Amino acid sequence: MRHTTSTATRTAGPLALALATACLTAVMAQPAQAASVSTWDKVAQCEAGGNWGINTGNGYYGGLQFSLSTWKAFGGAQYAAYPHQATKQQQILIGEKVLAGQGQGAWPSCGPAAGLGADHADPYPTPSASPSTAGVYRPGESVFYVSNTSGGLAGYAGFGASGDVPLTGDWNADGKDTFGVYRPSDQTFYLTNDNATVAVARKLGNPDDIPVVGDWDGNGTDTIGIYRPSDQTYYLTNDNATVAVIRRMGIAGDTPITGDWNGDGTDTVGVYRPSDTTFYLSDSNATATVSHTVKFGNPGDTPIKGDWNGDGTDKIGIYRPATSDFIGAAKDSDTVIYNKRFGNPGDTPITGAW
Ligand SMILES: [Ca+2]
Ligand SMILES: [Ca+2]
Ligand SMILES: [Ca+2]
Repeated sequence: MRHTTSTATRTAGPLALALATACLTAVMAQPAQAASVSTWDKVAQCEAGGNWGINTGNGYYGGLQFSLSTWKAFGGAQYAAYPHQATKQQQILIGEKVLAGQGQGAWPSCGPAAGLGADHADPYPTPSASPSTAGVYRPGESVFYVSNTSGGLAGYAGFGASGDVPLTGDWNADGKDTFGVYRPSDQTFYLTNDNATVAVARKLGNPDDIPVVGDWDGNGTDTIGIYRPSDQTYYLTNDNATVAVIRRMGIAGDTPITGDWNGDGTDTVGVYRPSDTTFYLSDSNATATVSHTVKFGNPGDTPIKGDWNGDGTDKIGIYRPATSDFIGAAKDSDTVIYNKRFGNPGDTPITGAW
């Protein structure tokens, strides 16, 4: 693996920004009265010695020492006749309602002692993965165009230069994908966190390598790597500098494709084989296993991936250049669950959660 450790100082070409017309960041409403599981654990430790199944016969039950009348008044009967018969999560869910209705004083001593009134965290937040949508990079303009979940234009930004390969990823772990490019002429990645300013400029790979990006170590940050067609090998970094993973995958003629195929938060390697229009995907970057095999698409299609339904798992798909169609499949299936036409002939497809 040949790569330099010097930081490139040139910029990524024209950086004039025509910024997104819509900010799609979803803001979760914060409950006025709520507390984390760890805070509820402190209450239970104080009230019941941490025993969620306790019934001493004193008229108070379970980890949060509800009376039966309180348990019923706040809906606990949907879970169990008595509090101590319900699960810890069910007791906490009723505890949330009591906290919202009566405040931390419902546990006169242990509530304040645990900081119950000052926590405000949602103990069981709903997973909030954002679905991926289609986008394109228009090489002649060096402009990214991205779509919303309805398939309409969500925004656009100029970045990169002629001949660049477009990339998208969450380079700073803020939950939003932003743009980047790989410049084959100098084998350098230029990444931006605001779709305008170069935040990372890093040389990696040789001419003819194919750039890949992903969260190879599951820490929330996408980093760079390359796939070398000549030896069918991935070379991946976790810090945009040092190659941490060297992994052979595929055969000559395959196209690299990477994603979180099992929803565990770590992106792993795969290939798309045009000769049999089949994806071969691994859930590991360490061992040479094929975990998922899906036949999808037609000759001439370009493989893509995305979390089309926002459930936290990447699925395969294809981009059909002749018609500018993005067609995404369900997990481990050829059932189409995403189908949008976006961009123009000649565009390069990208996908992401903007
Ligand atoms: Ca980001
Ligand atoms: Ca990472
Ligand atoms: Ca994974």
